[in-house]
Amino acid sequence: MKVRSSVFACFILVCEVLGVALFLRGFFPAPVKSTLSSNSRLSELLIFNPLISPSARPRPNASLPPRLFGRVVLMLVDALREDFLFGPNGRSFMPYTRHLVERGSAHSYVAKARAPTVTMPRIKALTSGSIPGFIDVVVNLNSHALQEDNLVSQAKAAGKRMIFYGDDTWLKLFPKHFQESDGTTSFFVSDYTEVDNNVTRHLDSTLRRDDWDMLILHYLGLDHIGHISGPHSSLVQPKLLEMDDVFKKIHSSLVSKEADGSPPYLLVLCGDHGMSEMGSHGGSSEPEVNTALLLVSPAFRRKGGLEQPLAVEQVDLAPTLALGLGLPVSQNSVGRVLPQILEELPLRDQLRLLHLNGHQLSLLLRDSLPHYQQDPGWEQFRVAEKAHGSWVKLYLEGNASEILQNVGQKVLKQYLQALASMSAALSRQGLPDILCMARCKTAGAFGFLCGNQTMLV
Ligand SMILES: *[C@@H]1O[C@H](CO)[C@@H](O)[C@H](O)[C@H]1NC(C)=O
Ligand SMILES: *[C@@H]1O[C@H](CO)[C@@H](O)[C@H](O)[C@H]1NC(C)=O
Ligand SMILES: *[C@@H]1O[C@H](CO)[C@@H](O)[C@H](O)[C@H]1NC(C)=O
Ligand SMILES: CC(=O)N[C@H]1CO[C@H](CO)[C@@H](O)[C@@H]1O
Ligand SMILES: [Zn+2]
Repeated sequence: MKVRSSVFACFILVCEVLGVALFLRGFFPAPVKSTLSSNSRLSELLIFNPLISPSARPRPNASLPPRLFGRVVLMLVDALREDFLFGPNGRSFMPYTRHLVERGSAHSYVAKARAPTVTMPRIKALTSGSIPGFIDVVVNLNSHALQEDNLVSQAKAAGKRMIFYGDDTWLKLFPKHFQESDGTTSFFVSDYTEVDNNVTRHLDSTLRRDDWDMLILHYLGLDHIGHISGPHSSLVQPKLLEMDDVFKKIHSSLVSKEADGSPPYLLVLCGDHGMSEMGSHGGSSEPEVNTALLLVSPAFRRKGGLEQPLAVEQVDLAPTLALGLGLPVSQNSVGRVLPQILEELPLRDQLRLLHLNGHQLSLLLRDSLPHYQQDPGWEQFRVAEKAHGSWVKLYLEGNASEILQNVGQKVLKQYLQALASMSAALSRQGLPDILCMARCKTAGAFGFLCGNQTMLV
């Protein structure tokens, strides 16, 4: 009897050790990381001439692609679920914003966030384009400065003057990056008024000034309302109307300041994650991962009429902003540039920018997949790069414009396919959703995510 019970105890112990080991392995997934030691340098990445052999690079900066945008305003509304803007209630929730969408003067997307749908990892995904490990949930409430290559640091290194108002997570992730800031705390979930007023109170004076290049706002009120009373609460509409007013104010100000000759503005509205039917978030259900993303700029072609918003990945915003601002794409970014923002550029610049994104993805692929050469995206990119080289040759020879156009369009398609494959391969490498859901559950058992009050942000 004694022997049997001690055998049983051993068995239980072994099970437990195995279980903990499995949990830890899941908890610290192999991150997708580039081995490039330092952050991407502009001079290293903005170098492309397919006619020149790799050994002869880098080239003189004569061929830097132009930056697409001048001033950028990023308005992040925490928990801005996709249907709050694009759904049937969008017209009454955010009338001005929805009008812009329907008028075709914006590019609209449903941006898919990945689990864990919690603020801090989402900010990382938005700014670095990378897929953070699940461990980030645990440190969500205790964020450290972001070491990884990211858009905000790149912008600072490039001398952009940045201002931030909103969730103080940003100030922890990017200390000393902003020339001016006011952090709000998400500690009091019951407060959904002051937390937003503290952001909006700076707006009028900031919009009047000309001494900044990038303004980032992070509104927390909507998320808090979700936690208090869910997405169907009567508090949601007034809050979204308030956000709509802020958006209108910013847009009108940018339009009125638009001057001939200076690069056009870019206004981005996005969410960090969605909100479940219960008003919580953290997992990978549709309403939690589907966020609204809107890009507005005079640089875009006006489309007629309402189109369905395109489904994209949240990580696509980081390379899009980087290339749009003339900054290097963050080296661990698994996203791909949203091609709609390039449409109005000359074909040559479009190809150049797509190449930059592809180059960055291919380096990341090489560093994170053991058999990267067998990945279809890798091969597609090589093929596209070669075709790009032939195209540049035709271009320089002054070939007939129709042939040039046709060949160029083909190269463009090849690049887009290559970017899609490489991005997909890298994302698979990160965190499969099912695994992540399992982890969320496990973590719940360990008390990190239990209840809806522990996951405030
Ligand atoms: C809003 O600002 C006031 C005054 O600066 C500050 O005391 C308060 O804590 C802020 N509220 C939040 C939610 O950050
Ligand atoms: C939050 O959790 C409590 C129980 O812990 C539950 O009663 C409440 O309905 C939950 N609220 C939401 C919005 O999920
Ligand atoms: C343009 O390129 C095509 C394809 O390479 C070639 O057949 C044609 O002769 C070229 N035309 C001119 C005018 O260079
Ligand atoms: C050809 C050219 O414009 N070269 C410039 C590249 O950028 C460096 C500094 O960023 C300049 O010193 C070079 O003159
Ligand atoms: Zn929240």
